[in-house]
Amino acid sequence: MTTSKYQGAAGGWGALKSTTKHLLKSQNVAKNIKSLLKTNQDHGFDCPGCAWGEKDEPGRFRFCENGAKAVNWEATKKSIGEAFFSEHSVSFLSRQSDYFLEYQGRLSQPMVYNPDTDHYEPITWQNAFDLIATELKQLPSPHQAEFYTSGRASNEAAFLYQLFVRAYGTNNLPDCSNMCHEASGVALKRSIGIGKGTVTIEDFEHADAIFVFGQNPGTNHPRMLDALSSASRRGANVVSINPLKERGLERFTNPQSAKEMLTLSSTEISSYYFRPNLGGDMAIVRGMVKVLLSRHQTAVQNGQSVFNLPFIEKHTQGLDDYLTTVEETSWPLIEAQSGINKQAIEKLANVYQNAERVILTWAMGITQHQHSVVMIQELTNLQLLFGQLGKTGAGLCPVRGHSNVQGDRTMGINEKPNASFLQAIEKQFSFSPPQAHGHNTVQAIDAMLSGESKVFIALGGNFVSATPDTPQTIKALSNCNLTVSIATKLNRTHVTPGKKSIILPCLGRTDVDIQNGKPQAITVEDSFSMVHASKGVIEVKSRDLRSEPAIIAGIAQATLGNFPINWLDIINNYDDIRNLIAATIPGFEQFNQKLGQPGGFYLGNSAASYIWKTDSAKANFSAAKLPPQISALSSNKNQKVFTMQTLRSHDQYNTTIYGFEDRYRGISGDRNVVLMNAKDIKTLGRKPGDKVDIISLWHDSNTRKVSGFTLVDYDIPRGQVACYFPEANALVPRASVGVDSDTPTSKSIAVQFIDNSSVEKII
Ligand SMILES: Nc1nc2c(c(=O)[nH]1)N[C@H]1C(S)=C(S)[C@@H](COP(=O)(O)OP(=O)(O)OC[C@H]3O[C@@H](n4cnc5c(=O)[nH]c(N)nc54)[C@H](O)[C@@H]3O)O[C@H]1N2
Ligand SMILES: Nc1nc2c(c(=O)[nH]1)N[C@H]1C(S)=C(S)[C@@H](COP(=O)(O)OP(=O)(O)OC[C@H]3O[C@@H](n4cnc5c(=O)[nH]c(N)nc54)[C@H](O)[C@@H]3O)O[C@H]1N2
Ligand SMILES: [Mo]
Repeated sequence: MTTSKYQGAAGGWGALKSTTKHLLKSQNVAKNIKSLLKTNQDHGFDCPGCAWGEKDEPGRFRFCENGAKAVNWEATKKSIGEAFFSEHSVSFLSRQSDYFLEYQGRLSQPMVYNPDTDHYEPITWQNAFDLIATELKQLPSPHQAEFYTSGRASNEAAFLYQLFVRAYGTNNLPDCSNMCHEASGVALKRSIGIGKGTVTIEDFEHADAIFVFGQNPGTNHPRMLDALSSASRRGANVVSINPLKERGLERFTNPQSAKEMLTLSSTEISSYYFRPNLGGDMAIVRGMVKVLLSRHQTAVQNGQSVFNLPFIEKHTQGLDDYLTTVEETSWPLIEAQSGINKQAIEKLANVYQNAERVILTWAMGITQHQHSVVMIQELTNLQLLFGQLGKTGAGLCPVRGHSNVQGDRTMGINEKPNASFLQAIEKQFSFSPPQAHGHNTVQAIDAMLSGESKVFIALGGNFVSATPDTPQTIKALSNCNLTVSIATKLNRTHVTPGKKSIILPCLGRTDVDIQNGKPQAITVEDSFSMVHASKGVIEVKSRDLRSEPAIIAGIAQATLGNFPINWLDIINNYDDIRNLIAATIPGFEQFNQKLGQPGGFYLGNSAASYIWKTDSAKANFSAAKLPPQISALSSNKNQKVFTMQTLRSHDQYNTTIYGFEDRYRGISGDRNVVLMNAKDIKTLGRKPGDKVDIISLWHDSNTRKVSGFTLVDYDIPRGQVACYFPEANALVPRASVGVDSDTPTSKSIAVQFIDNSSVEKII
């Protein structure tokens, strides 16, 4: 492993060089360049990378370095089938790294696990569907099956999947969102009546201040840097709140700007950068409001106001309780919890107050904490005080992860469907869908571990590596009678079979999808509630792949026959699936016709139109107190307990590891690392490069431990450490979840370091 400080801006020639390297690595250069040019273009495919949206500007290429990696990774020429699986046993494969497993190439034929030989063997599509149907039909209760979804599934696939699962009889639809932006959905629904962001991409062109909380867009949403750098060039303030100095939030060279590339120039992104405690953001915002409240009180005495009183009066309720809570929150608590002093918070309040139009964005640094729901409600409180909602250039922007994770929820991938959704299903399909809430991701693991759930089916994703408590999750899946994965590439979940196991290889976003002789388009929804079509461009003839809708239809037909629809008919033309969506889901009326609009169509956002779909029919202030404790801080005095966050390197897509270069952080060659402050390393009596074992602390008797991690001297606040996801997931206790979101607290785990040579000796 090597470390060195990365001097460049984010993007620039470094990104271009890396893009080229990955193009070459995929062994499919010419085709992939052709595909890249089709990314996020009309008549092309939606980037399988992140859920950032695009303005409709014809003729512009819209891809970024990491989008290019995602496309290349999927569009590789390499593939694995019968020969590969007969050569390698599942035990052998399960000992290989995540990188090794996916690097083998695209899955190319349906396979079934043979426990006698410990190998996957070929199976026909129909036999696979029949086997799944047999297992599902013999369960005493439909609630004993779990149907996971990852956020790449198209709207069409997701709609058919949830329809099948509900017609089969359960709401057990855990999904990646449970580990991702669940808290954003819950909080926004409570506060403003809709669980989605209120801004559009155009709003970024009008904002005077953009606050970026807990997000690393240089790596995870590189196209967002475009919006941030333009904002910064026109004089808007970009304020970053992140314990790590992420390069993409500091400066950016746009690889698609000839001027910046040729003059080796870059744009400074953040005008202000604040580095809080992990989980300290709620206290920061509370502090900002406290400052602004006292200014407001002074202003009122002079007949003026700081807050937007007409907005508050007309659109909100709960102000008094909230302001009482703000007054009761003490400065010492705010400073201790946020990790930022009062002067800095006053500076933040100034930037906020002086901006006519403000956008707040956030991602996993905010959503993966115990108090994430109230934290996001606090962000909303601030915007409500100033009426920063529903007007141009202002609003709330949870930046989603997977490219269609928002659309999947809209289509009904939700273990807690609301009553009106279920009524619409009942009306359209003439059956009574199950009403009881199903399992979310953590509950699904519990149910499989206890033996209550016996069948696990995954529409994409990598359940074993993405979820917490890895060894327990492995046990949970192994317990099942049947595990089924609909997937593009081999991953750890596939090599963690239940008693029976099936891999069903599917087409990806970049592939041409032909049904009944005609190429089909699918649709997706981005973070800005824009729905648009996506059509693959790469023809795959040599592999025995099916589309996700076709696979779901095959399983459904084998399990339910023609109930409640003729599954095999519906996939002949995806327009027919869209007609069903149009008839069931509000906002999708005339779905097929609206897709003809360039750039797709906007679903709208009730809160942005001042329609508050809350119980009070107003936007609600939340009067939550700061949590009594965030992360491991209270036991941190002797520096022996650290708070760990798990994050993404620049060279991965969730559990898909493209390589070992975390370029902007200057870490190369190893992923089993711990980023730690030099002073903390010294206090532990260690030096950079030392190997350590890590254990996490939780209120149960399980030992959670990872071994042989290398200490890296890193510019990170004292008391905090950072490790990569998914390598550190074994340390995340699955019972450590957010209140009301049940999202694992992957950004706030109490850990201790133990000597590599002995488990007993705590450093
Ligand atoms: N290339 C690439 N793109 C991706 C992904 C990928 O893996 N690779 N994943 C996709 C998915 S599913 C998602 S959800 C998104 C994830 O996008 P991000 O949320 O950007 O992903 P993380 O790496 O988890 O980064 C979390 C950031 O929050 C900071 N942070 C951690 N804890 C705190 C905190 O308590 N407070 C504050 N203020 N900051 C904190 C970390 O230092 C880090 O910069 O990206 C999507 N896009
Ligand atoms: N500790 C820790 N844990 C985390 C996080 C964290 O920050 N820290 N982040 C969480 C977050 S935000 C998320 S979203 C989850 C991600 O959880 P998942 O969505 O379950 O995981 P991915 O790694 O995105 O899934 C990758 C697999 O998806 C399959 N795949 C790729 N493309 C397609 C496709 O088009 N169709 C189908 N059917 N399959 C496809 C491939 O086989 C690939 O191996 O992880 C969560 N886990
Ligand atoms: Mo995510």
